[in-house]
Amino acid sequence: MSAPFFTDVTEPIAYEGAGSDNPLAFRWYDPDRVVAGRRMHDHLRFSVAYWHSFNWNGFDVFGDGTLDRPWLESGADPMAQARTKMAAAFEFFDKLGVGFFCFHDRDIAPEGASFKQSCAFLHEMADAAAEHMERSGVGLLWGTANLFFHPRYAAGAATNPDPEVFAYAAAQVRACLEVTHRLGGANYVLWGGREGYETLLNTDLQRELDQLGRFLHLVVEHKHRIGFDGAILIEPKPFEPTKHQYDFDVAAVHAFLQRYDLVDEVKLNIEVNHATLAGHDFHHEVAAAVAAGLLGSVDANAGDDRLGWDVDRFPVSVEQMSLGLYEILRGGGLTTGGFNFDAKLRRQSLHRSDLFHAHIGGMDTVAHALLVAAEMLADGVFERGRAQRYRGWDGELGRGILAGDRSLQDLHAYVSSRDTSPQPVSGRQEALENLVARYVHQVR
Ligand code: XUL
Ligand code: CO
Repeated sequence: MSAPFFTDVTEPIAYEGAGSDNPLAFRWYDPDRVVAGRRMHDHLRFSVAYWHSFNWNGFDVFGDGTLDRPWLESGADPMAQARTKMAAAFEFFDKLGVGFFCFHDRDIAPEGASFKQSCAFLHEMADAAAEHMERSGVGLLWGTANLFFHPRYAAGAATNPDPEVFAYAAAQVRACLEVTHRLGGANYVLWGGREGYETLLNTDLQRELDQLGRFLHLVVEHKHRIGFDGAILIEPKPFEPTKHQYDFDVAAVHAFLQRYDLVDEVKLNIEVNHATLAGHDFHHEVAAAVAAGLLGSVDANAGDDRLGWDVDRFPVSVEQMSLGLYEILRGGGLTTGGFNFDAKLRRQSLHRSDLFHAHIGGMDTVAHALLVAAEMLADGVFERGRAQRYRGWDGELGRGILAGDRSLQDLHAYVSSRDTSPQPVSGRQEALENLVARYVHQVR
């Protein structure tokens, strides 16, 4: 079967405004609308994830594929299949009007019979991608190497007990980083697929961390050698597939980068569902990354409050997203990063057109959230209260403490001589949450 694959969608998806009842239109995502001095398109830099949307047929641990994905039909020559899959993907990107996509090397090209053949396949498919990108204007937000699917990576890639596996992973990353560079990728992502452990009884944790640090240095050195000016991003995740992943959350990765002297070279790709798995709100992870100067990009999806695994739903909560966008805007916005829909359809969403509904909903949720966040920031509703709350730190006492001019003894003398009695002040949390709700409902 060949393109067109999405015959139910004949026109590109257009912005029709919040009042539209056309299910195949954007109600909030208006790419050229200027928000806080920047086009919506440039704030959000939406991206489709090749793996979930084009390389997955709906299989899960309990059952076979369910989704109508003719480009994945088995029996075909793997390279012919890869080309057909790419045609389907770009037809979708064009019709959706999305600016970017993201891939793993093994999503766009099959693994060959040897490493050499895998590289040849990858380069051939990168040529095909370059043609599609040229024709459509769709850019590459990031590339990444799949270092977790093949059995050779069962005990990890960089953190494998066998240096032969480390070398294989390094070779695979070299090839994928160069392809990402050739395709003008804005970032290169490393998600530690199986960089973690199942049991300490067979694991040398210290050694594995040193291996991971070395691996990252090799990637950074190579990035400079080839002149790739995109960002290298680590994607934190606390567990799944391994019981304990080393890149647990933003704080853990920050400490790791400091320990291995990589803070100036690597930033973070924050995934919403990974944040919630780590027991954090997405906006906490964003704020922690901003505070450390590490905000890179976002994998936009949603978890499920009652399911403790990576369910990768398309985002639907404007309120949750608004809190994340608010922290992103406070941090100055995304630069090389974007919003990649690392999100899966539900297994019963069989039709090809469900892929459109999922992305339209996700893009509208994030766009609506951007408007909410930008208005809350412009109105200063939280910033004024925050400045007021911390104002003491701008006074003589606060400045003296932070400058290191006051010892414990000094502070003891200060409190006892003045007989101070600081009084608690309301944090007004409920009032502030009501304000968020108001913006969510009033923004236009
Ligand atoms: C896995 C995950 C990956 C990375 C890329 O949970 O999020 O898809 O985004 O390897
Ligand atoms: Co992800």
